Amino acid sequence: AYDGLTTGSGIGVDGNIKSLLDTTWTGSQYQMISADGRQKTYDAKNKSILPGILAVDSDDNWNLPGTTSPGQPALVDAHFFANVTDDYYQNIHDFNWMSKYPQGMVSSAHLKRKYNNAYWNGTQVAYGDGDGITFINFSGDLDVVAHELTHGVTEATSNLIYQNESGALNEAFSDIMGTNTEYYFGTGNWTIGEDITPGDNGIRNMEDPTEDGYPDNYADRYTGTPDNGGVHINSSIVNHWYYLLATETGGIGLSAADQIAYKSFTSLNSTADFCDARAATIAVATNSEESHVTAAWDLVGVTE
Ligand code: ASN
Ligand code: ZN
Repeated sequence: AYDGLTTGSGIGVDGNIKSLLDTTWTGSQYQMISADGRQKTYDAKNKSILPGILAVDSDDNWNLPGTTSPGQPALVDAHFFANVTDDYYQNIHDFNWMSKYPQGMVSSAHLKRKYNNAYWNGTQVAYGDGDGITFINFSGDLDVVAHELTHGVTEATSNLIYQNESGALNEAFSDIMGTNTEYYFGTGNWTIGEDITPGDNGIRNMEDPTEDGYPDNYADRYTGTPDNGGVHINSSIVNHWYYLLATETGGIGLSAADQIAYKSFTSLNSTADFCDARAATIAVATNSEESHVTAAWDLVGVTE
């Protein structure tokens, strides 16, 4: 009989069991739609057409790792981590994804074949499987999932234009909120993608961006044309600002920094530059926080 609410479990990309997988029973099988309808997860079956087919399972134990896709772990993590990200935004920032995207958080795993990327397409998120060497399934890291979903939050709020400094702010906000979501869940760290890069400790490091060849100061910013004017490069300057604000000795701590980042970045204009971001973060800071916010910007070379 239809019970409307089930609690499944599944094996994630890291091989560990995730319980409390939020699925529903159709009357004949279980499907990856959460009981409240806020998450819907699809299998793109190694094709480029989105969303693909809704993920289903006969017994709600999503335990088929498989050495090649389609396998269930990438679906389990796309669904589970979207649910965590939704909780983070609702509980910490009172941001209701459904009010902006009535279709819910739609995710697809197994996009294309050995695809080394993930993205937000304006409607949903989609994850490649990685080539198995540089990357494994992109949904296997909460900071990646929250990064991609945050592109949806940005589009629905500031709508920061995806090039040059406004694009770098857009990218930085995705890394910042991706990291905040990981800390919210209890697995936080300052690297991005550490769980899906087998031979590396992630693709970016907010604590020390230079580890991956990225700038940690405005003086070293990239001014070329590729990557939409370096959106994934200059984002590291802002990432490092956030790291300093949240962690510096005597600093304000992660939760206070999180509030400042969310309130300021979601209210920026779509053409904002780093200077505008500096001003916006100061504007939302309390009196006691303000000196820490400005000090962190000064340290990354973004001055008045
Ligand atoms: N994974 C990349 C990102 O979210 C895709 C892109 O270049 N936009 O930043
Ligand atoms: Zn991004």
